[in-house]
Amino acid sequence: MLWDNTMQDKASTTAPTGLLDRLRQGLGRTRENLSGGLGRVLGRQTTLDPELIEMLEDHLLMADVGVETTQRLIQSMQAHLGRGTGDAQGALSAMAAAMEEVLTPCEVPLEIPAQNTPFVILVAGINGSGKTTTIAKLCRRLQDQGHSVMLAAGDTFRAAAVEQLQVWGQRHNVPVIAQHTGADSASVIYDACEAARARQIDVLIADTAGRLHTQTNLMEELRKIRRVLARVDPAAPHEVMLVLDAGIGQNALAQAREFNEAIGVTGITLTKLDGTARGGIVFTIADQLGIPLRFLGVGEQPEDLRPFVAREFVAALLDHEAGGAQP
Ligand SMILES: Nc1nc2c(ncn2[C@@H]2O[C@H](COP(=O)(O)OP(=O)(O)OP(=O)(O)O)[C@@H](O)[C@H]2O)c(=O)[nH]1
Ligand SMILES: [Mg+2]
Repeated sequence: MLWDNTMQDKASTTAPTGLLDRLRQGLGRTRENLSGGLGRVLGRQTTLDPELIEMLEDHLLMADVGVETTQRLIQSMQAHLGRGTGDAQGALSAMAAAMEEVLTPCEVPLEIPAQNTPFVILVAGINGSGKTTTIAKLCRRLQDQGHSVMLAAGDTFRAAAVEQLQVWGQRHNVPVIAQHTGADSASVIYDACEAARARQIDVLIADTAGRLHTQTNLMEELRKIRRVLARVDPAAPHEVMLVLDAGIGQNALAQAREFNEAIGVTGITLTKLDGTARGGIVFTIADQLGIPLRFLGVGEQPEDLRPFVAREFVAALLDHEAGGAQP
């Protein structure tokens, strides 16, 4: 066996085994690729010669870790290895430590302070990235934590978007403030914020239409939403959450930069990690952006929205026990 159980043990202190298993399963193809690939490479050799390093780089790049971040991981791994044993287990542990080092600064959970009425979360991203589904999962999560929630149907652009949010609202028994398709998104969200304040709702989550950063009129709409929210509460929106589809790999980085420049992103949720082998983008985002990574979407069930915990993520990604590499 290449991988000792210390990674798993460390992770079990942060999440119940069932949830960790779910995360492991959810990381699917990225996990097979990285855990399997790195395990096979390191299992065969004991010295980190240039050929081996090249093979490690290939596996990281294949998982869409990105060139710069791959270099950083390898260098950091070598530094850790200098202090540890030279066998396969030592090498994998060194890689795990390097990975945690990159990810930990972005592990900043979304905290809802008690005094905000309401705490406003504005959700943005490109078409189909998973915004509305993430809102539904987040709604459920916040309710489970005892918060009252209201939704604002700010996607007034796409046909049936309002109905989609209303269905989620009914399912979770939360009010949805909506107007007709084609209405002014900022005015819907403004009304919702006033309504949430009047009803003393803890958290208002505002959906928005999918948009590309190149659509200047739609990016301007997001800025307008920010401005009108600030009229109700100068601190609102308290969270500007960018929802990114992990399946687009390195493009997610460019997207995040553009959205951040346009509207100031305070947190990222990375969705659809379950359907991609390109989950290495998590490392690039953490390494290159310095924006808190709030949640990972690893499936379509409500519990598949996982708060981002660096150690847990690395353990789930590299844990050899659950069916990864065979030397
Ligand atoms: N497997 C998987 N599917 C997801 C995840 N998140 C979202 N989806 C799916 O992705 C599709 C698009 O999700 P939506 O939530 O409608 O995306 P959106 O960003 O609101 O889309 P628009 O409103 O059209 O811009 C749906 O089929 C979701 O079920 C995830 O973490 N894993
Ligand atoms: Mg949507």
